[in-house]
Amino acid sequence: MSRILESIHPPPFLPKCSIFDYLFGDHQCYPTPDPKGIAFIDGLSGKKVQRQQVAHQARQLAAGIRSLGVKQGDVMLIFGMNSYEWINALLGGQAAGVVVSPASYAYSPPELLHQINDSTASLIFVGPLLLDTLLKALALPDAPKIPPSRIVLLSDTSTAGYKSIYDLWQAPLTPEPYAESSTAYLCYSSGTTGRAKGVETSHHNITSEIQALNTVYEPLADKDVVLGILPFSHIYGLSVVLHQPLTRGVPVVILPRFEEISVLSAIEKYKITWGLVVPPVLIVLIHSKNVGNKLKSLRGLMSGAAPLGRELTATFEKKFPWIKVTQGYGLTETSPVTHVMTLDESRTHSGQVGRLMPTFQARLVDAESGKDAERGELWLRGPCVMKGYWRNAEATSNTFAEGGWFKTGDVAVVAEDGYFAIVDRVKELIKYKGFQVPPAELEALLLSNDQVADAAVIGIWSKDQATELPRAYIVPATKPADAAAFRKEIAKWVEGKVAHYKNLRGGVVLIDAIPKSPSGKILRKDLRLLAKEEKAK
Ligand code: 4UW
Repeated sequence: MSRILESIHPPPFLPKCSIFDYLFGDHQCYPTPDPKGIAFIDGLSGKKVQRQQVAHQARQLAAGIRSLGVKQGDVMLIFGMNSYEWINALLGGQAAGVVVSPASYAYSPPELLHQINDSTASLIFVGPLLLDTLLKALALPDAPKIPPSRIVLLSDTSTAGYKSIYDLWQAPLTPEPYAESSTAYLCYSSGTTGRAKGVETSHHNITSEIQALNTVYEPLADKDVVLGILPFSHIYGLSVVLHQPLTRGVPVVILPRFEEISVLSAIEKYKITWGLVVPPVLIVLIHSKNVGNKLKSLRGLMSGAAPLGRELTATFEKKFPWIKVTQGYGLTETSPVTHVMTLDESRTHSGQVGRLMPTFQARLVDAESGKDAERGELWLRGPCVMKGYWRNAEATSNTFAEGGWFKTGDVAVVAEDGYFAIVDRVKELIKYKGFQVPPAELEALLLSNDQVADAAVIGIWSKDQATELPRAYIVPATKPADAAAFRKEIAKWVEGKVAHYKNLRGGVVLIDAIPKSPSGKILRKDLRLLAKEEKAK
């Protein structure tokens, strides 16, 4: 008999409509915010955009997207740092009924090309600073032919034959209704194994998630102003920073990325009250020499995407006693938040990730026995769980168990009062500051180097930085004369070939043989033990 854990919260109303209709139509699922209220503020230029303008400008872009011959159900890709233009592209795509695939701005040309090819994107919006990376990706041998008219700049000026997003605006299109089960987004996640895969997130997944967030997430209202530094290309930024505040009528201050000085200045200037962060941001703030009085307005921070321990929370709250910190947990595949705590709940449950969100059911399953257990792999089910991996039936069937359960690859425990804690990970994934580092990608890259006979990559926990660091174990093809120089050379060789967050910051260790199971699977547990022993030495 399986032990199904239910959310203590009754399910909220789950609308059956598209994301665009949910956000800007007359659904009355949430107190509709003032159309003239400010939805987004550009943190660098100070430009403000009202909620009604956001909707109108998205419909203007939707008309332009259609005029390019892009049809409902086609795929477009966005490759840029956070900006208002990024939001316009996303919502314009939504109004046009296009599937939107956001890509990490840190991608190298081959990583970007993988997403362009895999998603079958035929229209690309690109940040002006990233055009060069895109053009390099499109010059690689297996790149598709995308005409310049289908490459649009996320900026107010056109360059070198490429139109600005504003050039595309036309008389606004009225979005047609379409099925809530259709695919809205394709964010990329490696899941439990292998390379990055397109996560098919439906309209219903997102609207259900936001309805659930609006029931139990820290309530945002009135004077709240939200910090928008998490990348919109990652589901945490996409759902929780970009979408949810639109339903609360509170402004989001958009910044291109996390950079200490500009973030501190924006918090001070716009009197930001609420921030969505990852644990390393807390470390930067604790050690910052530039904080002064700049964080005065901040009342709370929500941390997610990686473990946040009790100790770090306590250190932060001691230094900034007026700012409370809480935590949530989620995955790209679950749209994303599945567990969360309000600031008040976090007073008594620091170090845990919270209770199950409304709409979700959970099981904890022991990997060896396959039976429900007190401590086991977290399985989840509900309307926020993805449809599957895009055009990848094998990965989809491997990740769902009988009964429609999605296997997270994380090991959890649940206390009697219903609060969960994440205690281990059984999947390969490494997380550097909340960013996904799929070991299989780095291993494939390392094996393409003639000097490497075999390789395995694991994450090493750094307490100082509150993150895992990717470390490679390498079997050299021939014994190097100078081992230290060889290790450095390998780490350097990886740099620039991958997004910066995949660099081998945890070091390169030489080894005689990679521990493997009889079927050839890398025994990562053995490597983790080895790493512990090395540390103890
Ligand atoms: N503790 C330990 C955590 C935690 C964690 C995640 O890149 P993905 O697919 O997705 C995410 C989404 C995180 C998220 C989104 C919205 C939100 O509100 C929130 O809490 C505030 C978190 O990261 O990676 C998923 C994997 O990241 C790890 C875990 O291994 C999971 O499978 N992870 N949150 N609090 N580990």
